[in-house]
Amino acid sequence: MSISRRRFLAGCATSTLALRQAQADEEILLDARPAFGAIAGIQTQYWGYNGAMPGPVIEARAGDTIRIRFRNSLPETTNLHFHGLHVSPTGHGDNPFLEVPTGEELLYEAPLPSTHPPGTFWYHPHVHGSTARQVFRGLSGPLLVRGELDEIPEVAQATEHILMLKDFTIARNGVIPEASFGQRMQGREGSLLTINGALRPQFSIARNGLLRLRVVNASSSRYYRFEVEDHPLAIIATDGGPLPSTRWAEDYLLAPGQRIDALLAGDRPPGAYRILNLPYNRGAMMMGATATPPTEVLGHLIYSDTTAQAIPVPDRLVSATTLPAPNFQRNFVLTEGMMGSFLINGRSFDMNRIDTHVQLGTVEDWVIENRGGMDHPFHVHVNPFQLVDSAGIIDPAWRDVINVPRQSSRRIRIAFNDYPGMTVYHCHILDHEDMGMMGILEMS
Ligand SMILES: [Cu+2]
Repeated sequence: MSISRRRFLAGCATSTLALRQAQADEEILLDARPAFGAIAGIQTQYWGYNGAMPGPVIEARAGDTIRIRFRNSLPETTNLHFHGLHVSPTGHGDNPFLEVPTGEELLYEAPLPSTHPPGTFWYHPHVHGSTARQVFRGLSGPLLVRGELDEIPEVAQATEHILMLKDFTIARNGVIPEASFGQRMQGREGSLLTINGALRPQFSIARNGLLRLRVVNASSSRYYRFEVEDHPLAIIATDGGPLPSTRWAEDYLLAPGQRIDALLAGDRPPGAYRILNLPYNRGAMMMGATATPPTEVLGHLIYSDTTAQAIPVPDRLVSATTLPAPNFQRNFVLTEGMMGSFLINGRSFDMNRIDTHVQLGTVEDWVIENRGGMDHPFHVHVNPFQLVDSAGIIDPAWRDVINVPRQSSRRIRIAFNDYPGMTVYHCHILDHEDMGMMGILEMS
């Protein structure tokens, strides 16, 4: 494995918890442990990888093996999930059924195929019943796969930042409190919105400069409608997949687990611009009534005194690939029962039941219908997918999480390639996953 140490990716001058680059060439040590330090500028007892929130940046290239000596120094069982990677779900790979008890170590090994797409991925715990709490307390870190997209000259010249969007609730004594039953039903959200653990950090841009923002929604349940004031986003990748051509957007809705990779040009009048979370109503009930949250400020983009030579935003990116017509169609119905039951096809998650069996090497269409009162972001491990619209047109954007708005449905097309074994699909509102909205997928 090659873990590059060439870039320091800390976003923010004001951040006291900078992202730290993993510096191992062979084996990365990742210690999940309680820590004490500044989150959102408040001295907080949180959980972090190697004590950091976010955890260290892991960088790899297609063909590398990600090898992590993982230690659990938490007071409870945990494990690791490599969100979005196309790797084996078996053995000590991206296996969500592994459990690492307190005080124990496990060597995770995830060989990336030589064809693995470049992209922004992330790692976080995935123990059924504890995932929301563990992520909410701070456990997550970025994982970058570099490749063709990074070698496009304009993209390579851009100044890169990773923005891990993560909300927190911090009590007066510095403790992150446990969510109530009602909060878990809605999906717990914190009132402190941080980027890389910092409250309203500043990002600097030269006049005419070009930034590359890798934005990760690392929150347990919160949605973000991400915008930088007066600066359209030139989106070059969705989740872990590069787009064939740049898509321009004023703002972008990121459900939990989703990512975008966007270029941003410093071509506006110099000054300070707000990085915003715009209102989006995901159907969660706040104070007894469905509420649309207000616009919130996540940080600032500040023009520096320097002027850079303008770098154009590229239009063409990578060659487009779309999946062929499916061999099979399958339907998934998401419902919310009384008393905190979150169901897929009427069933709550059972560790001892295979819900879906697919044949390796085939392509399927999955129609996911949400009959609930809340949006549910649907995530499938191991294999990315593409969205098919109601007219049957396939979108070349690759995704691993799709938001299914309440009372609507989405069709995804997915190829089950390379890796036999068992894995899961689930709602990425992690409280809903913990409360049963997850199924086991067997590929053979
Ligand atoms: Cu959900």
